[in-house]
This record gives sequence, structure tokens and C-alpha cells, in this order.
Amino acid sequence: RELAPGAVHLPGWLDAGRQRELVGLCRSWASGPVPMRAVKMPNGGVMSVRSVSLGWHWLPYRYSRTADDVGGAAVAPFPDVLGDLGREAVEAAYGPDEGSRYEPDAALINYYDDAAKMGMHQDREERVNAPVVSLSLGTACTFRFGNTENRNRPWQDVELASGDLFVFGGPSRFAYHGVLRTLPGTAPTGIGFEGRLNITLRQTGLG
Ligand code: MD3
Ligand code: FE
Repeated sequence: RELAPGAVHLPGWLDAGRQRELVGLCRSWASGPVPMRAVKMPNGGVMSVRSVSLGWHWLPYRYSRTADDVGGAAVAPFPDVLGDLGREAVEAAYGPDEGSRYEPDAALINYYDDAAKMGMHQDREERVNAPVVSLSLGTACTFRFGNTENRNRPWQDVELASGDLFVFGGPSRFAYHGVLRTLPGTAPTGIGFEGRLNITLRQTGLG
């Protein structure tokens, strides 16, 4: 369950009921003030993943309170339910002390269709090194967890399935990572969703 120091994978951490609930919340967040969209990269590329942010709007390579790349609407507030879920998640991975100190203020909800993937990258727009919490829903994927130095080997390929929790903190906080492919047909029946959703919670340190 600990892939590397600070990288803790808890498969099936969310039961079916909580998965359904979160899928419903993701649907409502996706139709908030800032539409779910594919991020345009500075090099002209467009991400195959579609995403929506809560609390702080992520765009390459900074956070904003407004959707500067898509019309400038104010981003929806970070919901209390995700703060509580984040503390519960960090507690499950690291214990109650770390859990109680966790104050995430930004969430990124990523949607993957069967063709979507995400190249190897680091998450380093945050100014503090609090852990990142990742929750997967729907279709499973092959996730690549790399090293802190560069996007090359060594890496570990891990399947992330619906309900899985992954916490990345400590020495793993700035590891390179990506999503190689989704695994179509693997979504559990009964959560009301096809495709893959990933919720990440972050503490930006931006106040
Ligand atoms: C390891 N999302 O939104 S979650 C992202 O499944 C992102 O949508 C992927 O990478 C997804 O930035 C992977 C797992 C993840 C998230 C953040 C990390 C792994 C991480 C930060 C540091 C190290
Ligand atoms: Fe990332």
C-alpha cells in the first residue's frame, strides 16, 4: 500500500454509496459557474482530459480565483464536504495528527473519456508541501508513479479503480506522475457513471 515513502494507496477506500454520492456532486460541480473544459497549454496543445476547479482555478502553470482562460467567471467556492473528506483521507493514510492538520483549499475534478490520458508531470503550483489527495471514480486507469528527478524511469505502473484513495505527501509530493490510459469497461455498475473521474484535493498556500 505504500508505493514509496509518503505515497499511500488505499484500494476501495470509498464504498459504493459514497462513490455514487461523489459522482452526483461531480455532475453538479461540472455545471457550475466555470464550465468543465479541456485546458489549452502554452505550447498550443489541448489536454485530452476535461477539468473543472473548485476554490482555486488551475491553469498552466498557476492558480487564479477567476477562470482567466475561459471567460473570467469567479470560481465556485471550495466546499466543506471536500475539506472533511480530505482530512478523513489523510487520516486514513498517515494517521489522525496529519489528518486533522490538513486544510485543502483547491479541488481539481478531471474527467477522462476512453481516449483521454495525462502526460508525466509534477504538481508544483502550490506554495506549501501539504499532501495531495486523489480519489478515483468510474472506469479504472493505468497510473504511472515516477520519481522526483525527471519524467523517466524508475516508475511504477499501478491500476487505479473506482473508490481508490491515493495520498501523495512527504518525499513523494513532487514526484512525476501521469495517466497512461483508461481501461474501458471497468466502471462498476450502479454508480451511475461511465468514464473516469478523478478528484484531487490540494492545499495551495495562497491564502
Ligand atoms: C503524485 N491527476 O490532476 S491523480 C492532476 O488521475 C493529476 O487525474 C491524475 O495528476 C488523475 O494533476 C493523477 C494522482 C496524483 C495527483 C497528484 C499528485 C498523483 C500525484 C501529486 C504529486 C505526486
Ligand atoms: Fe498531477
